[in-house]
Amino acid sequence: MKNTLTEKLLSSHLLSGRLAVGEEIGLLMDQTLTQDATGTMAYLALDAMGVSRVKTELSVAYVDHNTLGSGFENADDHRFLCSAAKKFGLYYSRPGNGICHQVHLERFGIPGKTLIGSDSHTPTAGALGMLAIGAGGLDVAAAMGGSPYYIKCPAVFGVELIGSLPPHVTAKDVILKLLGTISVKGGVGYILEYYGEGVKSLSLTERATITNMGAECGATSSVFPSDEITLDYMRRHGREEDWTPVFANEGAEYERHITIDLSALVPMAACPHMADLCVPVSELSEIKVDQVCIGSCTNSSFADLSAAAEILRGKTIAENVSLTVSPGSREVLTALSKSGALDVFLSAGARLLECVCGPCIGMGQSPCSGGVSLRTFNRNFKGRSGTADAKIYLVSPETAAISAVTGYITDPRVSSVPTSVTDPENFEVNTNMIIPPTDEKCELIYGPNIKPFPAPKEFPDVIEADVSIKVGENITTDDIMPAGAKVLPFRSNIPAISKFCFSGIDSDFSKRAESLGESVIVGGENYGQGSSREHAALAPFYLGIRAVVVKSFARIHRSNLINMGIIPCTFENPDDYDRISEGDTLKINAESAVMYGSGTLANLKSGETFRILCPLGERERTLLLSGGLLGYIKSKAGGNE
Ligand code: MIC
Ligand code: SF4
Repeated sequence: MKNTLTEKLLSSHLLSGRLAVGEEIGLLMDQTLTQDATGTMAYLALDAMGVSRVKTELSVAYVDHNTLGSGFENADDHRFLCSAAKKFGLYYSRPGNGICHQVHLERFGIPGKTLIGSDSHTPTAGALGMLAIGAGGLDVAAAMGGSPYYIKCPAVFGVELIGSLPPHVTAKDVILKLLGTISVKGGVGYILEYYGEGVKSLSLTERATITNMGAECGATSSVFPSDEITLDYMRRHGREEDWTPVFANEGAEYERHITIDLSALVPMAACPHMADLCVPVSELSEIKVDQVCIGSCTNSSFADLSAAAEILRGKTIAENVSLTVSPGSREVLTALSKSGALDVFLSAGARLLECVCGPCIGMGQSPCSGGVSLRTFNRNFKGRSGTADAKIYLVSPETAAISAVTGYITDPRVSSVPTSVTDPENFEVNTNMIIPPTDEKCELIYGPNIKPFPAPKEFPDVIEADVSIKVGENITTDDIMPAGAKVLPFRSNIPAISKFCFSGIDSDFSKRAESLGESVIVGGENYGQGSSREHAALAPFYLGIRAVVVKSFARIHRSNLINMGIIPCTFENPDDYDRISEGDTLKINAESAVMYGSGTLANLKSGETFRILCPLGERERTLLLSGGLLGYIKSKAGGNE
């Protein structure tokens, strides 16, 4: 990684370890963010850690996910988060003010700084030249308390951009092309660092679309240099004094490398049900569309929505289509209202939603049965929309808009309308929906649905337990812990949300696991890909899961398991996966696996014994032996008394 921008960002924040790929490093986190669906548990953990005031330069609690109020639960969470922001000294971005990643770009991100957020799309801020990483709420809480954030030192994947985008081909098509090329596992262990003359042709929000979906590649983060385009964006948002240039040095060395010629790209779509199943939009022209959704943290900037509006101007959406538009922030919505684009959406027949995640996380707008929905979002996992048999395609705002008019998936290049829109010279900045930190004393305000963070369990030397579920490849955190309007209100109530664990795959799982007392999960490659939600570790923990044995793990989920004291093991020989079935009783020598990085797993049903691996850094080992991060912090605090 010599001379890369990544190396500069890492070394200027390095608190422990060496910058050697794969070694554990501790990084100073300048900023943190949480959103409401992960935030309540993060602040409950912060409270349980005994922290009274955040120690970061800046921390923000956003409310953007659970905004439907079909019961008291979400509103209680918002009140709790507002009280937590006051108690711990954070900014509080009120419900409807905007999606955390969009607002963070506009108001808080600073080139050259670090950011950790309890949302997997936190790397969006990498567009500003920040080192921005998604993590579980416990890790974010620890960072707010002043602890370093520990990760395996990533390698750097250089993505050279050359040329410039042809008309109607967008940043979304760049990242879909990359996803189609390197897959949802291609970025694991890497930071994607963009460079080359093509970078200069991309606006800040185009860069943000690209860094946002680096998460779908499995990357630890994505980063662009901070240049005059970054300065221009920050100036238009009234923050030019926060700008600083950051860039790679001459002769930067990348562990892996790819070149993308922007001029050669075409509009792309990710087909159901994975973000890397990418094909040119032109190959899908026979497909009739039921719903089109424009928005999400990937594509909800003023430029994105204005380009869609240009295509819709003077037209009416097709009879068979329901079109929703959710602007990324109030700043974007105000600018759309001033430019007249809002009128265009309304006269075309669009349904205007709040400035929140909305349909992206299944909070309303589930498509009709078996429906085709075109979305400018970043995830199309089966069932995530709230309709189990819906088919979700991920596309650019321009493809979405033209398809809403024709009623079929349509290549936007058929449109002769010019869509390049310049941002307003000065966005109207109104921060009245962001409550700044104060010295006012405040206690946490609970509601009946807000239950304490589950107590840690002791480390088991030997695990003898049944396999409560065996799952396949690329299992997502949405598979483990579904989201959507019915489940999300229980994010602050682990006993209640645990009932939905794996419910899309096996509706009996939670009852079975609970009745077993203790059990083990077996899975395939890239287990736990997708979101940062630590509920995908908390719920299994609550249901008695002591170990997860898979072919390989996604980064954030593996850390979340360790933070909860669940032992993450991989098969030394991936074929041994086939020698275990659901219901088999396994005996795992947990102590040796954790102490020495490898151990044995005996299948007591078949009588066979296999080797399993559990490679851990020193700190991770200590965490597991202490029963997880909370157990560790509590034992340290006890030791100091
Ligand atoms: C998502 O896009 O899946 C979410 C909802 O934003 C998650 C966080 C969560 O589950 O609360 C993420 O991406 O980390
Ligand atoms: Fe919200 Fe969707 Fe972005 Fe997650 S991916 S933060 S749910 S808009």
